[in-house]
Amino acid sequence: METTPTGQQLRDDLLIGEQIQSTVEDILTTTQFIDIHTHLFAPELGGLGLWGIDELLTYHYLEAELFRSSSIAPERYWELSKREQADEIWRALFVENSPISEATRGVIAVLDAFDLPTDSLDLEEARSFFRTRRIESHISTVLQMAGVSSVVMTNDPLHPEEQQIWMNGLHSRSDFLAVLRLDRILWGWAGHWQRLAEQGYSVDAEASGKSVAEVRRFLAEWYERMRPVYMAVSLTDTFQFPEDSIQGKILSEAVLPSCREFDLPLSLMIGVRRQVNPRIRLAGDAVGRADLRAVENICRDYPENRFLASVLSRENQHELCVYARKFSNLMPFGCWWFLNNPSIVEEITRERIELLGTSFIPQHSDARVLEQVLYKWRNTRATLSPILANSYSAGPGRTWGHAPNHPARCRSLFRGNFERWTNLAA
Ligand code: HDL
Ligand code: ZN
Repeated sequence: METTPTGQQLRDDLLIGEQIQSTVEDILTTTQFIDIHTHLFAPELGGLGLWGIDELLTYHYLEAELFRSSSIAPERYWELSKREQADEIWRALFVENSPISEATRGVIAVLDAFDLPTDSLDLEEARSFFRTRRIESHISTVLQMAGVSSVVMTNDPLHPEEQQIWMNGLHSRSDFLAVLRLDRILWGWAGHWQRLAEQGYSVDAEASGKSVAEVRRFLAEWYERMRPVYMAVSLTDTFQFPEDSIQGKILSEAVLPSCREFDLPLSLMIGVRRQVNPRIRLAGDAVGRADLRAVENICRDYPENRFLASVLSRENQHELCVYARKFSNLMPFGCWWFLNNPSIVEEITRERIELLGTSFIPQHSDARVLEQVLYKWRNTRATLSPILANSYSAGPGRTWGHAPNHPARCRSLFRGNFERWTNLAA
């Protein structure tokens, strides 16, 4: 029984206690989220888009877990077909062991969402279900079930297959937004400058001479081709800025000016330690604590640029919040990769709300396989709902409540902040 707090008589229309919890739940349920970083692809990008049970099971998060629960050697696993790999993972992680990790629970949640059996000894029923799906309508169904209005892709202009599709003239469906991913021209310059040269850009191994101007031309031409909502790069835990290096030079002299020219944010995803175990391929990356003075320097020295930032180390999260209080051109986002687990999402989100209010973007899915958005966003809503309700709640015995429209402002966390940062709302 809700008792009106003592002291100042609250206005009748103020929300308090359980009213706030139910209001927040309604808002999270009814708000269509923008998924600001994924590895999903619009169907117009053909086979690049992954979906269905075999892709769900061979997700690199599950491959890492397979090698802990099976005697199969990675080298032997990589020789198997996709179907055989999925069978091996289903047997090892779901039949012979309990699927209670975040990634295995995710697959169970997807099967459950489509009323498929979650305890079969094989994958035949799931496979025959997904064979009946047509990708265009399946995408719409999955995004609608996940409560996601649009997903932001990761588009690599130097990926041979993707590059060709874009150069042939691509118009992706409007619920898939493009991003210009810069890894290969920033930290991958040594291995990719020739690809730029092959496309007719006068660049060289040292990024000397006309190289910077030519990278600007490359970015301008791909901006026109892709119309990205931001540019992005994943950076290791050793990222330094400024830095007397090819990466430092291209970042400061080409990428940042280009972002200003096209009024685009730059997304910095910092903290990966690449290929600590190459034998397990995509699953072989790890995490390291970064020196976020690089973020301090780039935000301070480039006040006209807007930055999205996600850091991979749990130990870097609090620093990122503090830097966001210092620099209004810095927008923290997501609980990335090894952080996207409810126990850590809760910790990160609470400290962000306590330090930043609603001026951050709590989550992205990082989905690589279409149906993953179903569980990644279900988990986000379930984890964030009590945290947000508690943040709005006056708490027992306190004499203040919120105007009915206040909790609705938390929608900015999942839409408005990103729309404003990327001029999508304009
Ligand atoms: O660099 C990135 O965008 C990361 O998200 C990697 O793709 C990573 O392999 C991943 O999928 N994390 O969830
Ligand atoms: Zn990613």
